Amino acid sequence: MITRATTAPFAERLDHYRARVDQKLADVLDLDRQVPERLLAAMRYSVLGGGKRVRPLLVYASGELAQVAEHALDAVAAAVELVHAYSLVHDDLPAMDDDDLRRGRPTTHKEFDDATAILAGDALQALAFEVLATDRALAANAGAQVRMLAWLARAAGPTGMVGGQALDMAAEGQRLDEHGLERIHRGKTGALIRASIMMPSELGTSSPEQRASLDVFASDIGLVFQIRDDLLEVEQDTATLGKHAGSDSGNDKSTYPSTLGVEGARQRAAETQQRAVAALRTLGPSADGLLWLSGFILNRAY
Ligand code: GRG
Repeated sequence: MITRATTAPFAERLDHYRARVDQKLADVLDLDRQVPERLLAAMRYSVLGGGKRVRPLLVYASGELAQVAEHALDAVAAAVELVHAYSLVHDDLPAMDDDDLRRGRPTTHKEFDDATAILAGDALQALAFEVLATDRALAANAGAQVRMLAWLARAAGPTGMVGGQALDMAAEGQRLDEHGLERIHRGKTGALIRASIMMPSELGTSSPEQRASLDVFASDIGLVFQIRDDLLEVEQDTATLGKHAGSDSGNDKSTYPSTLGVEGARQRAAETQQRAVAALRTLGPSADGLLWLSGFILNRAY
């Protein structure tokens, strides 16, 4: 049984929130006898036992800001992580980035096979929407539930993650300017991070002005996440990242460091984070969890 978070600094609540979302993910993947064995094994392999859980943590931190009860956030946190896990499985496939290492282990298609990995990704995405649409803790607020489903669908779909991925693939071998990079990553990486932060606000009572400020933060911090990700690819080793360092240059992709230089990319990440934080500070002390996470996203080492 996981108990309520305290009012301690957010860093002290990380393990608590990670445990909550991990429990929820284990629960929603407890589908023995309902799902073919190999498919379920691949789904579990892709989701459980790895990953920083940044998107679920953003959900809980944004829920603190909106003063939403934790139990109403578990399905939201699980849903965004399920969509994220699906995207990683498909991103690693031979037809995409063709990677064999993820979260320190063989990628799903290496551990199983390509067809099973495709099906596992498809199933995880559908399961995310099922979890969000059917969670009993959300039943009392059906309007918010539908708006959150819309956030998640937009983030995952053609104007979000998949659209960004399509732009990324089309740009392979081209030298992109910063505007081109930003267009890709606001979709590919940023949209799901933005949705993770905005969905809990649908459950709270914030004003349109507060939501607009939160959205500035949510959009910009997604970009910071990607700039840092690109920097880690050149700064960090494979063992620390749990995935192959330097794979972007191997795939002939433009990145923030290749476009702006390493120092330029660091500077852009810091400036963008500061802009995000300025918007967040207008929302008062209950935004401290999101503030802490924005620092983690800027400075993370893996
Ligand atoms: C094939 C239909 C079809 C769709 C593909 C794969 C895909 C859609 C989109 C790609 C989205 C993607 C993989 C974006 C990269 C985002 C990113 C920086 C991921 C790494 O996230 P972390 O560091 O990973 O949070 P962990 O492992 O910690 O969860």
